[in-house]
Amino acid sequence: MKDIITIGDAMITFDPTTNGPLRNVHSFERKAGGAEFNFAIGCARLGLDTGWISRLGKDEFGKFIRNFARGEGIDVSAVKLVDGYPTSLNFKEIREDGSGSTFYYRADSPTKTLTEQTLDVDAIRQTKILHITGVFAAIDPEKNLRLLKRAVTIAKDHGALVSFDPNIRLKLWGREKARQSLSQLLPYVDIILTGVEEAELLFGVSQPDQIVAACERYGISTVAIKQGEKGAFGYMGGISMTMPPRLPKKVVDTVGAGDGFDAGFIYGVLQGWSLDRTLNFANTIGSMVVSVYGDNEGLPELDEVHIQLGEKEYVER
Ligand code: KDG
Repeated sequence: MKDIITIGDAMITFDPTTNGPLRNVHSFERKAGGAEFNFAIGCARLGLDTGWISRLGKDEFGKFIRNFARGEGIDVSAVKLVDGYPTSLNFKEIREDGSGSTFYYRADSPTKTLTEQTLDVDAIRQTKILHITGVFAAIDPEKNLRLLKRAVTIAKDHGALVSFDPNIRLKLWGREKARQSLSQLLPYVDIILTGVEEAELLFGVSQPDQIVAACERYGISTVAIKQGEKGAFGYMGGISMTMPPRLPKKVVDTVGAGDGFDAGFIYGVLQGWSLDRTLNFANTIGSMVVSVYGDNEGLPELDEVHIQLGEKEYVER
């Protein structure tokens, strides 16, 4: 039985070596990224038994990403390399404040070959939590909605919880399409990990208590609202609270912080931690991610989070 499994695309991510508009950037570092992929790395680094379902191109980049995931300890038995679909690419632009923009080359993502018929269902039958996000849904909305509905149905039939991050990427689809598609997944969701704007788009409300009420109407019992430098709001077991942020020493690249938060929150849920401990842990991981360049390079191992929280001593030499 796995702790967590997720489904999604990954891309070769080209990180700029200088900040500012991409038209002025002359060199990039070849890395890898993708919301669900980052999340899986975050979970694996925390020591969770993690699986990832995906399709990558049968090319050098696909092999690199699969090897990377395998090296992180992620179970990649449901990650297949396919002919005819080059591995997706993403060029990143980073501004002086660490915020970023993405330029995708993923219209023909290899995950187009992953269908509800070819879905690796055995993997989903043996997990405590299935984590899904709106990025994968957006890549091929009709097909992937059918696939995700099948995945969440199997997961729930086998007693798993479903966690969901709307991760709405407006470069991939429009607001109305995103709302109308992702709303169809909400009745299956147990844990939602969302930003305020995404919640507003999905539920038409923006105050935490209104978002919780809207979630409860769908049967969603656990809610985390990521608020960046304002911290995070959480609702779990009938308790709600706002956890102040753990401010990073510096912010160099904010991409991937939400995936890190998600991994930390799910870790807390799996440990049976209280809401405040879970939120603080998740916030801490988010703040660690933004102080390192790259979509997943800053995701910490478990000991590193404990050191950051002052729960463990750091021995320098
Ligand atoms: O959440 C971070 C991801 O969004 C990033 O690694 C890549 O933009 C990306 C995507 O769509 O997955």
